[in-house]
Amino acid sequence: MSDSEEQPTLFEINEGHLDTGLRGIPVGTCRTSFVSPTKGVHYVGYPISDLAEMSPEDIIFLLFEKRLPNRQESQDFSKDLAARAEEMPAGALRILESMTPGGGHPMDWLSVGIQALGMAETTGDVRADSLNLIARMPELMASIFLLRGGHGLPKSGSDPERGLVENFVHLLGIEGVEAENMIRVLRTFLVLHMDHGGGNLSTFSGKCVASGRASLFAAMSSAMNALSGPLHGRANQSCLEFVQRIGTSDPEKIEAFVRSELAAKRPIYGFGHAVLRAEDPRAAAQIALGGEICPDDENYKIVKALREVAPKVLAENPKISNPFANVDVASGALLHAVGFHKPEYFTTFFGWARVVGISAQIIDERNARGGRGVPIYRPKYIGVNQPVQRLE
Ligand code: NMX
Ligand code: MLT
Repeated sequence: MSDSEEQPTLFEINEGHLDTGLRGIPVGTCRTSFVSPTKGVHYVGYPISDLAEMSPEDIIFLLFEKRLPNRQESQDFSKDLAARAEEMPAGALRILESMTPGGGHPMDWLSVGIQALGMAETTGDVRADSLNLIARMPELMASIFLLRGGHGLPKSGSDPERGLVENFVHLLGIEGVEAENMIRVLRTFLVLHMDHGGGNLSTFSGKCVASGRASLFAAMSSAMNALSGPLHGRANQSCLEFVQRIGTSDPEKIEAFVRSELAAKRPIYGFGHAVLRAEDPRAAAQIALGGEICPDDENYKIVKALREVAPKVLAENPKISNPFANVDVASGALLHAVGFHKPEYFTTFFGWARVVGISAQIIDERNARGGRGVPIYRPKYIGVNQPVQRLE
């Protein structure tokens, strides 16, 4: 299945395709998901909006097994993840602890944390390593949040049987109504961000590194570094900062702000996409959730107004292929509304989710060609002094 069902799957490569970031060029097959430019991502054929309210554990099963679990399989899978989480290698967290107090972006910590988990324990079996990493992400995430905040390693003992998101919130020491809203938003956030076809930058980078038979942890750490760029995953941080700078839901003031950002050659975060040509259904799902969780939140109200105003302004520039809202437009407002007040942490949630899709795709690539795996990635670059006569 191609990344985009509405673009030709195979075509002649010509000079116009060079230096375009491989835009639209088919390079492989993807079994976990495909992205329709107008209808958005589908996980194993299911439109993302049909899955948004399901449990993250069931969606992990879906992406790994290419079918939804029945009730027994769902319980068994959750138990397996819980057992793997119980065996968290403590050495990995000590590496992070030794970095405190420390600088760097939380995404640097996530990348280092994943690499450290691999240093503490790698089985070499990509499926086992993937499931171990997925199972241990809640404790890794909570440790990053607490260590960077100067609180040391989590004080509440890990309780993985609660569920992935529930254990993360518990490890942060948050209980009661505050925890309920956080859990609701994070569960949906994880499901929506787990996978987005084969060619998004973080997934592609992870698969590239894995194709050289690097460990799952090394590949994932690289993928997280790819995700950390502001044009990719870090747009969720930038988008909330942007919304906070706007500071008003008055459409006229928002329009003036968007125009001034464009005039200053700054991106309008939360809008545009390399493949999508309509509003991202992941944005619509989060805006709908915000209507239930935080309809009167100031950031949320600005996001809703921005969603209407920005596409009209962006559409004036014919160079911009997609003026509509993308996945990052509302996620920051929702995370903020449920208690995550530091935007620099938002991309770590994207990374946590994306670990699932990238792992599943790496496993699929290792199983390809009758178990021989996809060969080492090696695209061709044309030397600047080399005549472009025939592209291989
Ligand atoms: N704000 C300002 N300029 C834009 C935007 C935008 N939202 N979207 C596209 N453009 C510009 C783009 O920079 C490019 O300029 P140039 O020719 O000078 O390089 C031109 O319009 C054509 O770009 P497109 O072909 O429409 O988009 P492309 O595939 O190159 O880039 C993004 C896609 C997502 C990088 C781009 O739309 C963008 O920078 N958006 C803002 C950042 C953002 O929200 N990123 C998150 C994307 C989703 N994710 O999580 O990864
Ligand atoms: C993603 O979810 O990875 C983004 O929408 C970017 C992409 O698909 O290129």
